[in-house]
Amino acid sequence: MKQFTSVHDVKDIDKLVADALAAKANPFANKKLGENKTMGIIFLNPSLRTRLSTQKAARNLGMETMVMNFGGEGWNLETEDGVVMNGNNQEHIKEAAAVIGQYCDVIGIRSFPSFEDREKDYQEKILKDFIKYSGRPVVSLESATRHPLQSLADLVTITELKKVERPKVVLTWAPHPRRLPQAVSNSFAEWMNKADVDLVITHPEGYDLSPEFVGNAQVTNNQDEAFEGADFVYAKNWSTYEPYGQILSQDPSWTITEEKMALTNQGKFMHCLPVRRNVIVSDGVLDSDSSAAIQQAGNREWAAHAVIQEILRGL
Ligand code: SN0
Repeated sequence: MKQFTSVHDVKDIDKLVADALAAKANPFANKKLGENKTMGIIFLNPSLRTRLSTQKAARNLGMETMVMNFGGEGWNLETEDGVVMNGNNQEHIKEAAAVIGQYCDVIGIRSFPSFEDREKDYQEKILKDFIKYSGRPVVSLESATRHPLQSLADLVTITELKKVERPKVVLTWAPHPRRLPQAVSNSFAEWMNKADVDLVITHPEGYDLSPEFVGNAQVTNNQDEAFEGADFVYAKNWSTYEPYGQILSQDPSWTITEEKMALTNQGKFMHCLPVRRNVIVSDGVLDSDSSAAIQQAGNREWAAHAVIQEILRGL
């Protein structure tokens, strides 16, 4: 694997899930693989799970890690081509990526959408420029449109917890006070389209995701109907795709409660975290045995492990 930016970079997702579960059972089996190799872990936005799980995974594989936050610590990055750099941005992404590539064998990068221009966000310019100018394999640590390490951890968690061969998986919108990216939801839908599950997406009117991510999922604006018989309920807020980046609803009737979970087939609640308690999900659900959120977060380490391992094998 030369890069990990979406499910489309993965030849065999079942094998990647199996690799993640094997790493979980035996974390240090491949400690020699990354010896004398360095992973640069670069953040243009905040992070808890991604930062720690990626470092942990790289170290389990014997790598050195260097973490850098650009917000506040790095120079302000210029990402436009051909600009006269006489403003506040001190360093161009062309040099920044190329220099990081001098020090690192593998690079992870997080860059959220700017929400200024949908075309630009969906073109993934920052991620693509890092691939182009660093000359190194690049792992997405959440880009403008996707969060593939999260989605892989989600699939690992579903694999561990499923009670039927082909579970019903519901991706549900839930309210939130801020304008959030579509990345986690897009990516989850994209991975579930490739997995052996029945995917239903439910959201209020006006919150349709881009069709390229919805794929073959069934879509409904009736959350209660979607929850019937669900084995997994994956909650996430996202802002609108069309028109881009709007908050159309904060309807509290979409919050995931114990009453809603009672409609499911003793379903498991899932969320990528961080989660706004009693906005996205009630305390009762999040603190119950039906919540898989902490297990998902734990599986981030094994998802990162499987991906970095595959990249190291291709070096
Ligand atoms: C990010 C998102 O893409 O939705 C990261 C999720 C892994 N989440 C947030 O930015 C939440 C921030 C908030 O205000 O709750």
